Amino acid sequence: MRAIVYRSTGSWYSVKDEQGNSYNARIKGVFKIDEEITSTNPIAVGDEVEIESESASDAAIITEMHERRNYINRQSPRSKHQHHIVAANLGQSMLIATLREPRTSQGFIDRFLVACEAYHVPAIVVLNKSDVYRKKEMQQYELWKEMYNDVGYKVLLCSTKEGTGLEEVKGLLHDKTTLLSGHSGVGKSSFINYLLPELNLRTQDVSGWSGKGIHTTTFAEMFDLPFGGRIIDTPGMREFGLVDISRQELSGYYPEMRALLQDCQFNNCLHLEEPGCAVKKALEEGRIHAERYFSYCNIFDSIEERSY
Ligand SMILES: Nc1nc2c(ncn2[C@@H]2O[C@H](COP(=O)(O)OP(=O)(O)OP(=O)(O)O)[C@@H](O)[C@H]2O)c(=O)[nH]1
Ligand SMILES: [Mg+2]
Ligand SMILES: [Zn+2]
Repeated sequence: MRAIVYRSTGSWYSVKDEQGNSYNARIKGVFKIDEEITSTNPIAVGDEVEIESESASDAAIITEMHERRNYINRQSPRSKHQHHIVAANLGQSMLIATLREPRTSQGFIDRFLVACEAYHVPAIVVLNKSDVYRKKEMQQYELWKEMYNDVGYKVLLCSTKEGTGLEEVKGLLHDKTTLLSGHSGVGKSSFINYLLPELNLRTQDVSGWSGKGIHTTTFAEMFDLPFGGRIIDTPGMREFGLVDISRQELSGYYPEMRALLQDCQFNNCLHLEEPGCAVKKALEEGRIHAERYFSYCNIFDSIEERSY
């Protein structure tokens, strides 16, 4: 029987079959998922599996996993040699960012976008907590909106506290499976509580953003949306460690650079100091945003070349 994983807490998985029945499932013995043995979790939220239910109870056994259409992967915060599958079979990925309490950096946003490009998941950026933005933050929002729109990403502004801008965000969720990501304390669970008030998910206490970055949500969980579609809440992340992306391929994950790659003089151009570089030319002519190019250089520097 086919089922989808809604929650994983280590050795137990909450799964739901096509009739909407929920089960508590375990993996049977050892089964081979794929060659990637470095993943810390064999099965992730969103995975489609085969289950066998055990008689007259909600217990079940996962016997097989279906091939993933896509997934989002990130470096384990504990070890750079291990990675963690955040979620699989996604329709889109939504980054909840904030310009205050806490401040999300452009570097973090761009890493997230690079990962989404690498895994073929469409990405959206939502800036929450607009109620605490001053003139400075509103200007930053306008700049980012223009910059990211230019390269093909939507940027929306909202406040789950005041209820502004939320209908537009909600309008993007219909009939899709959406992954919510972002730093701890940006309001991911608060947004899901707006969509599904009866869930009453735990959010950070009333004192609000404490600056301590305590994770209120501790594991990923998927919920059905009443208007069609699903949404996945995740624990906040401090950094977005990129997995399996080499320096050479990085520019392919910047849509504005990807469009120019075939125009560089050298086909292995890294767009740094090479002559005849179409990316540098576009940068000088203002067709590529300087902030995006700087973030490219920063991410480039942070990628360690593996020795084979
Ligand atoms: N001022 C303001 N505060 C907000 C807004 N949205 C959420 N908050 C507050 O921000 C704090 C964190 O919200 P959560 O929804 O728990 O954040 P989260 O992203 O789920 O955090 P983790 O589960 O730790 O990853 C709570 O105190 C919320 O009340 C908003 O739009 N404006
Ligand atoms: Mg949360
Ligand atoms: Zn180049």
